[in-house]
Amino acid sequence: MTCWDSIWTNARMATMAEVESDPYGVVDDGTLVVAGGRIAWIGLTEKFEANRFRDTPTHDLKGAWITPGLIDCHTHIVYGGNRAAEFELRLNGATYAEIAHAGGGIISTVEATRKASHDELLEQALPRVDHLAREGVTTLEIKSGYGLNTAVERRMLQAARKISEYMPVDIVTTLLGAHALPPEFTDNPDGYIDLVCQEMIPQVAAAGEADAVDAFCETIGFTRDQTERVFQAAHHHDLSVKLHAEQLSDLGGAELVAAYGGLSADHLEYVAEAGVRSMAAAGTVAVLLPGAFYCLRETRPPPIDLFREYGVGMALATDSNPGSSPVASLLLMLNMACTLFRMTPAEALAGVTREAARALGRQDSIGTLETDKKADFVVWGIERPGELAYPIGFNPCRAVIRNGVLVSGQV
Ligand code: DI6
Ligand code: FE
Repeated sequence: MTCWDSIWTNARMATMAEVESDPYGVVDDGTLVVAGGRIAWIGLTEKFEANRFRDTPTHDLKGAWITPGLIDCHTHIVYGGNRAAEFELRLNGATYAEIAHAGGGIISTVEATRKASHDELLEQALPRVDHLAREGVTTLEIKSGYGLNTAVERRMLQAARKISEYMPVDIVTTLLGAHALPPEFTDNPDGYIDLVCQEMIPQVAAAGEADAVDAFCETIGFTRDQTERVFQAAHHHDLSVKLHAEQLSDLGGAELVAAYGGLSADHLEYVAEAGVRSMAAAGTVAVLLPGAFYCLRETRPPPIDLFREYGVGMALATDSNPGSSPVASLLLMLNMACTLFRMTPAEALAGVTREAARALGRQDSIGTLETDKKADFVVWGIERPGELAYPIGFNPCRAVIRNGVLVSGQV
C-alpha cells in the first residue's frame, strides 16, 4: 500500500504551471498530497478522493495562497569582508578607478575571501541566506569567483554546498573562476584562462563541487575567445555553462553561450536581437538582475519586448554580491523587475519559480506545483498572487514547506 506523508488542503494555489489560460496556473480551492517529499496528487479539492488518503495527517491552509518555493538562480552570496566603506567613499566623490587603485573594488573582496577560512565564509554567508529563506526561497544558486585561484575557488564552492546543512534550502553551485583577473596575472590574462581550463575546471569537476561553469564576458572581464575556451573545458568535463553577458556592452556573449547550449545568459541589458534569436533557438533562459541595474544606476533596461517576441524565458535573481548588488531580498527583485523593467507581476513570479528552475536545469523537479515535483511551497498572507510584486519591504511569507515538511512559520 502506498504511504502518503501529508495532505495540505483548502489552499488557493498559484501553481505557476504553464497553461495558456492563466499566467499563474491558479487552482482555486486546491488540495495537495505529499509522498516521499514529492507532490503525489494536486488538484481541485472537489475532485480529491478523501477515501484514498484516509489516516494521512492533514493541514488546513484556511484559504491562504500558496506558490512554489522561490528560486534565486544567480547569487555570489559567499564572500569575505564587505564593501560598505567603498560605497561611502564613492558617495563622497571618489571614482571607481581611484578606489580600485587604492586596493578597493572586486579585488578587495578577493583579498578578504582569500584570507577567510571555510568556516568563516560559511558563517558570514548564513545570515544573508537566512534573509532569502525567510522570504520563501527554497533553492539558491551560489557562484564562486572571489578566490581566483584553485584552492580558494574550491573553498568557496565547498562552503556554499555546506549551507544546506544549516538552512532549509537546496544549493546549486557554479564555478565562476573567470570572474576577474587576479593580481598575479595582471599582464597575462590568457595564462589565467589556462589555469581555469587546465586546473580549476578539471579539479572541481573531479570532486563534483560544481553543477555548472560561468564566466564574465565583458570589456572589464574576459573576451569572447577567452570565454569560449572556458566553455570548451567545461563541456569536456560534462559541466553545463551559463554566462554573465552583455551587462555593460555587447560582446556577443549571448550568442556564444547559446551556441554551447547554455542554461542561461545573465544581465543582458545590451543584448541585440541576434543574441535574443540564438537564445530562443537554444532554449537559453534570460536571467535578469534588477538589483545590479539599480545599484549601478544603469539607464538601459534589458529588451523585455524582444524576449517576449521570441519566447525567451525570463528568470529573475538577486545577483547578491558585495559590489554591484548588495541585496538579500528576492521579493524586492519582483518589484524592481516590474517598476524598472516593466515586467508584469505574473512574469516576475514566473521568473523566480518556473523560469528560474529552467535557468538551473532543474525544471523536472522544482519551479511549479505539479505531480512528481518536490513538495517545496510557500504559504503567503496575500489576497492575489500578483501582490507579491507590489509592496516594498513587507514580508508576507507565513510558512515554508520543504520536501513536504513545515520548516518555518505556522499554518
Ligand atoms: N558582474 C557584476 O555585476 C558582479 N560580478 C559580475 O560579473 C560584480 C561583483 C563585485 O563587484 O564584487
Ligand atoms: Fe553576477
